[in-house]
Amino acid sequence: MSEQSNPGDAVKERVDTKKQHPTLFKVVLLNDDYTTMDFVIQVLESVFQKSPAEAYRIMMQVHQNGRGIAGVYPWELAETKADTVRSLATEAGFPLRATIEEA
Ligand code: TYC
Repeated sequence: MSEQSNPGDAVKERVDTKKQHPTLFKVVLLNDDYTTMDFVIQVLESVFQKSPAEAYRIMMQVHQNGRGIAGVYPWELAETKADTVRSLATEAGFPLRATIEEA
């Protein structure tokens, strides 16, 4: 009785056509009124391996437009980088935050 099949089985065994988990995620830096520009540049250089010129460019993009992409990474690394931004900022007394989004 336990291995008995029923007519619905074939229907339940559909091929999974759902969208796969995306491979890459954007780490998006958010603007605020209190974090210093220098600190944001420092974070972009140390956490996201940006050159000083690129770090300045991204910081200004966030400052002027409210948000900017700090980098694109596999999910776990993106999460870790966003967490690192939060803990460095908290330690320094700034509200700087990063979120992650599907790339
Ligand atoms: N808006 C901040 C200021 O004027 C600078 C800033 C830039 C803060 C980027 C956060 O992600 C940020 N001091």
